Amino acid sequence: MSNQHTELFLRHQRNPILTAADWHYPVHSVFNAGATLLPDGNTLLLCRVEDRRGLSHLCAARSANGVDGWQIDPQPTLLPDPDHFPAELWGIEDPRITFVPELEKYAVVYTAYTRDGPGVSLAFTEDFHHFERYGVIMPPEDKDAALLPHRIAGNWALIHRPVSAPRVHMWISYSPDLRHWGNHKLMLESRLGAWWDANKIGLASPPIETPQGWLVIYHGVRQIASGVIYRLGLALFDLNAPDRCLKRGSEWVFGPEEPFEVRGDVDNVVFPCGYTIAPDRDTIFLYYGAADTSIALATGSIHAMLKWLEGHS
Ligand code: BMA
Repeated sequence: MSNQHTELFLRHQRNPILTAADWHYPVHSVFNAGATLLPDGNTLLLCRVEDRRGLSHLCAARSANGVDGWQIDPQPTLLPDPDHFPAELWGIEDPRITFVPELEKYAVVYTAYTRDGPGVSLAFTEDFHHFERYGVIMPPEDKDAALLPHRIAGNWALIHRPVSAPRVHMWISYSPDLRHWGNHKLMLESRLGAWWDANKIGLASPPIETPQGWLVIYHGVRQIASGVIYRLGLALFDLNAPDRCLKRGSEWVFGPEEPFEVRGDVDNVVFPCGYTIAPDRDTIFLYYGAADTSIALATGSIHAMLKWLEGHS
């Protein structure tokens, strides 16, 4: 028997592809970026930027190839606005972007750092210059959320991760109007005991819609004596009933290994919030925060992930 496991993701040799040193104004760290392909073919990353007070805002970076030549907004793109949205008191974090064809807009679902912990906030934009805020749509503590790109049986669907100690799971909720949410369903439970995804999991990037189902990359948080390890796993959900799990991988598929993933503000973290899909409709560019310090890129194949789930579920 060989000691080899399948590598589903290939790290880019230029990693980390974005760091605080690339910014035009003083920042402490850049990580956990949402991602999308713009109509002009450029890749847009909406990066979480932590300033030197410890508070985060979002800043857009655009690139023709999604790897280098980033045009970074000279000023913050979306700042917390605690005067009008008190929930944004201690910053805004970890955006997940979904293009919504029905609205012809991008939904940006992000964490608002409220006085009572993280809550889920929603904003819409057409151009990543102007944003229409909806405010908090899931009260604290809740985070790791993304909107599905279209309605399911007439309702919008939001994946999110409420905190209900001691174990936390992924939930999905539905809304007729993007403002009132209900029909809450448990989507994926954290495992128990020694598992890599025991006790605490959360959505990583927004789900990938495939003919076989919603392919979900999620993170699992392993508590160890020296801290935590954030790793990634795969699961597949029914297209028409996305709370129905069809397959769940047993092993993690990506974890911190490189020095910039192992050491940083928070050691041992890989944390994707977005991806783009190449013109071949199979290659994904997965953008991940590394150790809460920089942004890195790994490529993978949707087909290979689905095939792996067949054998490892
Ligand atoms: C999570 C989030 C992420 C962060 C990760 C590791 O709970 O706060 O923003 O990258 O922890 O610190």
